[in-house]
Amino acid sequence: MRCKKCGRAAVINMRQYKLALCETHYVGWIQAQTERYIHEYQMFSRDERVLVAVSGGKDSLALWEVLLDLQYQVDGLYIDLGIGGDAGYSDQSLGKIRQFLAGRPTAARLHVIDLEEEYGATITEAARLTRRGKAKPCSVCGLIKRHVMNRVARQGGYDVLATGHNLDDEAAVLFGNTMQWQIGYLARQAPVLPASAEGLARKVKPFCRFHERETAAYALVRGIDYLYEECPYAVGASSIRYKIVLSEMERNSPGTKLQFYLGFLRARKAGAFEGAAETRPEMRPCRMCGQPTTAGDQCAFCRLWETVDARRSSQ
Ligand code: Q46
Ligand code: ZN
Ligand code: ZN
Repeated sequence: MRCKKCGRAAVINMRQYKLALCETHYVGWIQAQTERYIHEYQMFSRDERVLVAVSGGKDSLALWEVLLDLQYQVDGLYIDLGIGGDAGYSDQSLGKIRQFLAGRPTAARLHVIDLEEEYGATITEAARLTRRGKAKPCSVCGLIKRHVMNRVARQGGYDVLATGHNLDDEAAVLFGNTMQWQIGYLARQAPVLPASAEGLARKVKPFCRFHERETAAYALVRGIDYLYEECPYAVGASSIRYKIVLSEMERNSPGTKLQFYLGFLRARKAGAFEGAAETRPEMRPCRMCGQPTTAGDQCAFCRLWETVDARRSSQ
């Protein structure tokens, strides 16, 4: 297979675009497409400060690198959930991020929030004590990550929070929400989520139109050494089953995932889900942390840690 632009050996063939590219042209293509999506969905400008949530996986590290190369003002945030104990999943994730930074001349700043150090418990412990995650701490994890990302963005004066979600992630979420006709969730799925309240950052997904194999190929070409393993709690998640089904469809008919996702975005833009997003009660600052919340005067995050402390002292 030859590069369509220069005729050298291709490193990737994107069947859905009928486009094969060599190393150099592939890196240029990823950068140009990222820039295009940032503009098309009005994600952010070069005057704004971006905080990218990094996990040590290929998508978030590749995103960080592409945004740095495109000269955006971007720093990283890693939330150490304490999964797997010493030298376990979380430690390995942080190791990959530090290694990524060490090999790059650009002076990017990394914020590290260690959950156990700052709040007194790992994610597993917090889920066990609050009995919110019998087998998996994922719902507690989602709540904590959202809060911490907002907190760091707010305190650090960032305008935008970026995550490395790719097309496979977005199509799987869309598939799940469609299977269950979760209209409210469908109404809120988008490449850009505006800030839900004053002082909160808007959330963006600049890689939402890249297939997972495309971000993996980018990481490989650029020598980004990332953590291959998924979080151990992701095993058996329905999103993984949806990804398998969608990838099978993509194999038989290249372009399926993109069509599914872009068709949805068009329908959404045309107002197909208008009125479906539940009207949220007014946001007020939490009396403990100050972060805007719809849950009265104490946010769900502060309530969670209060329960953790209470259960622990009664044990
Ligand atoms: S929610 Fe669950 Fe993920 Fe948190 S505990 Fe792991 S699998 S990391 S996206
Ligand atoms: Zn080429
Ligand atoms: Zn709070």
